[in-house]
Amino acid sequence: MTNVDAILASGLTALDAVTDLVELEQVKARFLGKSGELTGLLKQLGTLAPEERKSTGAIINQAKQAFEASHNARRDAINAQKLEQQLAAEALDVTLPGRGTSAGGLHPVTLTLERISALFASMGFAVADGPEIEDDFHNFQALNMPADHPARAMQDTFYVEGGDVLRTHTSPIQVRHMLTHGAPVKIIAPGRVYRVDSDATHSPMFHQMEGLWVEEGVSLADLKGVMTDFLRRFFERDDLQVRFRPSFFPFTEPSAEIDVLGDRGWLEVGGCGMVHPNVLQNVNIDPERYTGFAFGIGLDRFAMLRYGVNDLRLFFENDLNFLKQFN
Ligand code: 2U9
Repeated sequence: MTNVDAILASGLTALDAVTDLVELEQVKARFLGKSGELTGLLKQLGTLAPEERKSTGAIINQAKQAFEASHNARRDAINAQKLEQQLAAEALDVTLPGRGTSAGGLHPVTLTLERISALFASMGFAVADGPEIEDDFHNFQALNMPADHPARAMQDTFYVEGGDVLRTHTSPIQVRHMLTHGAPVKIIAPGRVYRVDSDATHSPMFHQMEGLWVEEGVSLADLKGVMTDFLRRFFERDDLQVRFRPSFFPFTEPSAEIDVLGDRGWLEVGGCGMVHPNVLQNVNIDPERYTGFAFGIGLDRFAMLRYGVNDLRLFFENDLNFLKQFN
């Protein structure tokens, strides 16, 4: 029994050397486990004389308690150290400023539409709207485009099941407006339109804005005045040269393409004309009493000109690095 002190001393030394909980439990098993060194001494008590058994048992139990106290202290120390390391690793400086969120902005085509709408609003035009899926009557027939018109071909127009189409221009908005409101009409009709076409300057979905002014006495002079005024204000050049070049559309007569003189010569920016009497008749407006003009421009094209964008597809890719330049 004299080696109790030695066993305890080596146990305490072993506990001191321990660095993690697994090792700690291994050391405990070596001394207090089933075949541990102190457990071994307790088992031998039975071989001693009764009077010796009691005092020796007390000595061994003291050693056991001393070992357990040291074991618990070591365990607490290891846990405290672990917690400290974890806290240091997960440290969070709540006083740091936030990263911030950048505000979104309007799409360049929307900005262009808003600018153009404001210019036409100042000339008394209201904004009209309509469905993107149209029937044959509103998209073609009413607009003096007969059943054999080339624009109706599958290679130009997207057809929907049942014979409806994705509108190929915003003209049906104005057809609907005249049918429900009658004359006089003074509206612009912006929106998405769809055509079977796709390259650097054509997208299968693009944005148009058409305008329509039908009232007694509206003339070609009004058309030229409104469009010239609009273009000079849009391009911010009071002396901008505007040219009306004779052309053909089924829904206007006479018809013209509109060109502006830029740094690289004449540039086509839209089309226009006096509303064809057949079209007025189709929407129950008396062409003997009312005359009107209509025009159409490509909004994407105007946005490209205003912002110096050379590829139409950039407007539809939704690349944030491109879009955030317009914030
Ligand atoms: C009604 C009657 C007539 C709308 C018009 C044009 C001329 C025109 C093009 C411009 C660029 C289409 O996007 S674009 O390629 N449009 O040239 N549009 S007259 O005429 C109408 C509209 C509605 C009831």
